[in-house]
Amino acid sequence: MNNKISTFFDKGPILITGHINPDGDALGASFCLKILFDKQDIEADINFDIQNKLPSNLDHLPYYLITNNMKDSYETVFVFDCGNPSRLGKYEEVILKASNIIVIDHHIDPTFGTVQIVDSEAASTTQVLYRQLIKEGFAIDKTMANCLLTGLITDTGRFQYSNTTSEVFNIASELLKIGADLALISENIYGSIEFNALKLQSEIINRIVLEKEIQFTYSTVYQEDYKKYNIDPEETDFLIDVVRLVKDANIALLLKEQSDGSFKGSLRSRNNFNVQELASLFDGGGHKAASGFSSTLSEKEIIEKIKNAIKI
Ligand SMILES: [Mn+2]
Repeated sequence: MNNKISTFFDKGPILITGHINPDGDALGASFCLKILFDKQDIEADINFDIQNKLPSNLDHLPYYLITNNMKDSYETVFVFDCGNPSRLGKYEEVILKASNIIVIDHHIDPTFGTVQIVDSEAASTTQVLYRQLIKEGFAIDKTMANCLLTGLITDTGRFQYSNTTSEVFNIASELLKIGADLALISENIYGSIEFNALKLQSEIINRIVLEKEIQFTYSTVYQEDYKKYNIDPEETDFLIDVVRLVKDANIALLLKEQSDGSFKGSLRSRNNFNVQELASLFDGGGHKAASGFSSTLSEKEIIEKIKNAIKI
């Protein structure tokens, strides 16, 4: 298998994408490749299944590059940060029809792709992409460096999770040399929160439950919260980081009620507990320390199911 991305540069039309409701890592990697293509005068569309809006705390990324007019089919698709085609959302069909599907990722065993450039030990997809760009001799400019650094920062919890290896710091260091703006990115992602989002946070903190004997903590965001605080759901992703602060808990869950009454769950762990196994109870996925899922079960049923699984 030819694992060079440049092999596919002349096999257009090309689409660049990532998982549904892309995070800093999926967006950072995708925009980085898009900028590389633009610099080389290679035409490529970039888009994602975005159910609400893209989060404002990542708007230092070049959102304006997103393609408005998607084609009906693509010869080549680059897919970032997506271990399973079901996570492609509404573009799943058009993507799986492509002759060349290049999956660049750090999830465990992606289940698709005609070419896989994957390292499940890597902290972020942008780390995998960085290595690939260097390997193939591409120059990384300041804008690309900012995109790559965004994925590194978000997927390592600003260089704090256990996936933060010395290589992560080496790459971050190289990106800073190129001109990546760590302070600007960090301030946008973590250092500033909408006033209303901060008020909502107090509500979520009030609701936190701690099940001390199984070291499990959880809270919930309801649809009425979004109305009460006049806030978009995508502006509340940071709330899981508040729930996971509870010292006596190894496992943290934040449930977010969706407009159709179903729930999305974010799971985080410390001390090596594998929350991916909990997410898989609901056909979700992710990583050992951070995973997610969707479920049509009730809030109570979801929590019971997770509690029972932890007890085993
Ligand atoms: Mn990632």
